[in-house]
Amino acid sequence: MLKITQTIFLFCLILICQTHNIIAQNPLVTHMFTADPTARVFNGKLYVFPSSDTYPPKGREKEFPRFCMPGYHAFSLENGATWKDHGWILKENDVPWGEKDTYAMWAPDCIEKDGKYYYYYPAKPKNDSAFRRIGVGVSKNPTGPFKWEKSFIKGVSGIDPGLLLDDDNKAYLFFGGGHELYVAPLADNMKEITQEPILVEGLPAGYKEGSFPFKKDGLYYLTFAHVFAEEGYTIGYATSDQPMGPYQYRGKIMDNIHNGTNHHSVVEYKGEWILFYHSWDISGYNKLRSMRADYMHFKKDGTIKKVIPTLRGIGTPQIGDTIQVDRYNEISGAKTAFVGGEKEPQGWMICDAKMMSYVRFDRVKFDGATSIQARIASGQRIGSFEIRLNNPKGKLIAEFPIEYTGGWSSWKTIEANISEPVTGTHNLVVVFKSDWGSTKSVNLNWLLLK
Ligand code: FUB
Repeated sequence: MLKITQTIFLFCLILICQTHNIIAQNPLVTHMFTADPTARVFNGKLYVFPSSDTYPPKGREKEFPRFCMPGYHAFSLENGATWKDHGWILKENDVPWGEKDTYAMWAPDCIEKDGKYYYYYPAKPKNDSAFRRIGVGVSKNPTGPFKWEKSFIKGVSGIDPGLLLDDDNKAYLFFGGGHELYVAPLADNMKEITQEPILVEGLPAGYKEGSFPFKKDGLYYLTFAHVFAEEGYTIGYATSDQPMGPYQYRGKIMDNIHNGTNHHSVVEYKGEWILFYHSWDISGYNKLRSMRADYMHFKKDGTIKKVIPTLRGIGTPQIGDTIQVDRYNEISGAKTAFVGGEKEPQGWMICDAKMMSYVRFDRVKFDGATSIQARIASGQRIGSFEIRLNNPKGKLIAEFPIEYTGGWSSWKTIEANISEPVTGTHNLVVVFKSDWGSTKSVNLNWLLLK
């Protein structure tokens, strides 16, 4: 049964890859599994460097009771809310010092120093000297191609590299997964450490991994995945006035969001702080993860408010960005379901919308839009759906009569004019009109401003 499900899912993933469908609400992308997202802003552009999860190769399922991780893609945010997949950055069998076919490419990081980009990643060494070693590559571009160092970084064994570049241009490598985390300063060449790693002092007891350091207003923050026996994985943080500590634990940034891992990163982008993390929205299985992002807020005293995970996530869709209304801020009287069928296995849709059902999707930049497209499927032809501004009774700007598309999973793109120019950023509300008493009007996959 598991094999049949895996085959169907692989088939779906191949189809999705072929359509290059890249979306921007939570999860950030649906065409592949992505985990351990490290976000960075380089030259004003937002990049994410995640690991990737996949199914074990056929016949080798028993060898991979845990993660099966073949290598790394990189992503950048284009327009207001579209993620571009730059393809493979590194595949496991291209690691010069790595053991082949071990699918052991756990969480990476990438950092810029003096105009060069350094990509750090863990892999299983072929000399069997440790569970994981950490390697590095250098490139002129954030998305490569990288020139990979022939050997791993001497003196470092462990997982989850997390890099800090301080204001004095000195870099530090944090790493480790276990009850302790470690840190070592890096040499100017970013390829070797200048002293033995030391234990990061002051962190709370319990399993920790995924350390991600950053600096804000002169204070060093070390965030990490932290397991509480009663709760499971959380994201915690500690602060210090020194990059290598000792640190003081300050609390949780995110509560446990089921159970499993929660590797993350923190970045400031266009004046807003964002927490990147992962969940398993698509697969329902915590070894096949998908990266997510939500806004994060600091209090005046520098402490961090807990982040509540949302479907909506980050970004402000504008002309040309897919608006996934099923990743709503509010829904009333309708439901969501995974889009099945052979043609578009690519996320979720609004379904079971009745008379006066609505769905509200916040933060859409309407500037310059003259029309709006909708991707729909319907097995009937009665009713319409309206696009309104800000709330369900807000200004009506477009209306779509419902068409019979050939059935509830026969998808068609339709278009309606925007009645008068809208400026600025508003909440977009879809209001469904149908016969009173009917339980289904239309399946709505996405909207797109033109
Ligand atoms: O993705 C594999 C491992 O799971 C990472 O290295 C950890 O941080 C956890 O997310």
